[in-house]
Amino acid sequence: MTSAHVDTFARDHLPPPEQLPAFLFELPALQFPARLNCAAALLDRACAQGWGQRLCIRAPGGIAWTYADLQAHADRIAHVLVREMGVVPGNRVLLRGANTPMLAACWFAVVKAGAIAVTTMPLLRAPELRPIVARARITHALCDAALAPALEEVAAESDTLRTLRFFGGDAQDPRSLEGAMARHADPFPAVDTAADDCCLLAFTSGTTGVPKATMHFHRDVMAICACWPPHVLRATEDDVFIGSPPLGFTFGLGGLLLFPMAIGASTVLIDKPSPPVLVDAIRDFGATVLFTAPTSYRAMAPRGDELRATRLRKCVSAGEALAAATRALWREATGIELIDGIGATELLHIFISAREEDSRPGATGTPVPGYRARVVDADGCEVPAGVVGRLAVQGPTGCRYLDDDRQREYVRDGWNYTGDAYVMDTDGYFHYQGRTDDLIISAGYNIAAPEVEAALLQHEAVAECGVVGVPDEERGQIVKAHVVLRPGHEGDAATVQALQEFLKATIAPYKYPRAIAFHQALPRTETGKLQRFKLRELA
Ligand code: 3UK
Repeated sequence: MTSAHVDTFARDHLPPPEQLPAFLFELPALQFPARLNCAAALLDRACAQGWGQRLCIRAPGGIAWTYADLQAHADRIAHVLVREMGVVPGNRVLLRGANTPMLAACWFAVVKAGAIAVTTMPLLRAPELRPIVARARITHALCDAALAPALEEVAAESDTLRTLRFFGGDAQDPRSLEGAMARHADPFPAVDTAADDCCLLAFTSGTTGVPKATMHFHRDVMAICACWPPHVLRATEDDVFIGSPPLGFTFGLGGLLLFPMAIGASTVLIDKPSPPVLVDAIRDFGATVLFTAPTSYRAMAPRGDELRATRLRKCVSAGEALAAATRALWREATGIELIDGIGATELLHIFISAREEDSRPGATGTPVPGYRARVVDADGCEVPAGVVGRLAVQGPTGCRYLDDDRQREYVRDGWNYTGDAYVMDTDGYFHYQGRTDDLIISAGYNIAAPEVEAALLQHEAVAECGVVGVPDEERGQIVKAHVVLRPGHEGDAATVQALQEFLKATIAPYKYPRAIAFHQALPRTETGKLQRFKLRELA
C-alpha cells in the first residue's frame, strides 16, 4: 500500500513488526479499502449522502453547525494549513483548545489534509506540552487564543514547531486562524491517504510518569465507529450526544465527535463541562446520550429529579472502574441503567462493555464484537473462570507506541496487556480487580484497592474515595483510605471509627483501612482518573 505521507516520520517510528499486536478484522463492517481518509469517510461522505443540512454540532452561545457548516469550516482551515502554513501530509499538527466546534473543525482539517492530529488536553501547561512537542516532532499548531501563552513558551524553544495560528482571538492579528480562513472559500478535496497511514497521535493520560504517544491509522478511527457504537450503544440519528471528556482524550474524540457523526446524529460540545454545567446543558440542549466518568455521575446524581424531566436516555461510564454503588445510585436517581465500558488510549476506544439490559453490577461486561479478551497468568496462559489474572485483548485496533521500549511491555505474543487485573466469571463477564500494579499486599493478604473503594462508597458519609497501600514496618503495607465526605459529615475520630466498623461488616475484615485521611478533593487527571501515586506520596 502506498503511503500518502511526504513527511515519513510516523511510519519511520512505528514499532518493529514483530512487536505489534495481532489485528482482527473478522466483522463484515471491518473490511476496509486500501485507500481511506477517515475525515472524508465521516464528514465528506455525510454531506455527499444528503446529511449536509442536518444539525451536527451545537455549543453554548447559540452556535449550531450543520454537517455542511462543519465541512465548510474544515475545508477553509485545511487550505490555511496547506497553502499558508506549509503543512504536507504526514506532518504533526498540535491542536489545543477546550471542546468547541472550532476545535472539531481543526481536527477534520488536519486529517483531511493527510496530516497527523495531536490533540492535547486544554489544562496542560508548558512543562506538559514540552515533551509532547518534542516526542511527536510537532511542526505546526492550531491553538485557542485563550490558551496561547503556554504553547508560545514551548514553541519559542522548539526546533520543529515553527508555524502557529490562533482561533477565537482578534481576527486582525496576522496569526489569526479566522482571518486566514476568510481568504479560502473553495472546497478542499481530502488527501487520498492509505488506510494504514497514521492520522492521530494520542498521548496517554498518564496517571504515572513519562508520556507515551500511541499511533492510530485512518482505518482504526473507522474501526472504533464500527464496533462498540452499533453493538452496545445503539444510538440513532435523532440522538443528541453530550459529555465531559476532552477531544484530546480518545474517550471524548469517539463519544462526542466520531460516533455521533458516523450515524448522522448531533453533538453538543461544552467548553467547561463541570457536573452542574453538564446537568444544565443536558436540559437546555435536550441531550439524550451522555459520556462521562464515574465521579461525575456521583456528582450529578443529587439532581436526578431534574434529569428525569429531560430527554436523557443513555449514559456511558468509562475511564475508571464503575462501583456497583455508583451504578445503583444513578439508576435510583435517574431511572437510567449505566453502560460501563473499559477503553484505553492504546486501543483507541472501548473493548469490554455491556448493553444496559445485559449489565451486571460490579462487572464491566463482555468483549465488544470485533474484540477478544482473556485473563492470563504471568506466563500468558489463560486462567480458569474465577481466578484473578492479567487482562489481554485483541481486536481491529491495538497498541503502537511511537519509538518507545514500553511497546514490549504492553504487547506480548500478539496480545495487548492493558495493565489491569480482571477475573472472568462462568458467564464470560469480566470483573475489574484493579491495576496490576496497585494490588496492596498487607500481612500476606492481596487486597485490591477498588474493592475497598467500592465498599466505602456504600457508606452514606462518603462522597468520593481513593485507597492505596502505604509502607508499614509490621505488615509490609497497610490499607489507607483517602476520603471526601458528603456535606454535613465531620472528618473526626468518630467518623474514622464509623467507617472502619462499616467496612469490617461489609467486606473481609482484613481489608479494612487501618488509616483514613479526609480531603476536600482527590487528585485527578484531566481525564478524571484518580492519581493513586499522588495519594501514595501523601503518606
Ligand atoms: C482504566 C477502566 C475499569 C483501565 C479510555 C474509554 O480510559 C481510557 O483510556 P486511558 O488510556 O486509560 C486506560 C485505563 O483506564 N479504565 C478505563 N475504563 C475503565 N477501568 N473500568 C472501566 N470502565 O485501567 C484502563 O487500562 O486513559 C476509556 C474510551 C477511550 C479511552 N481512552
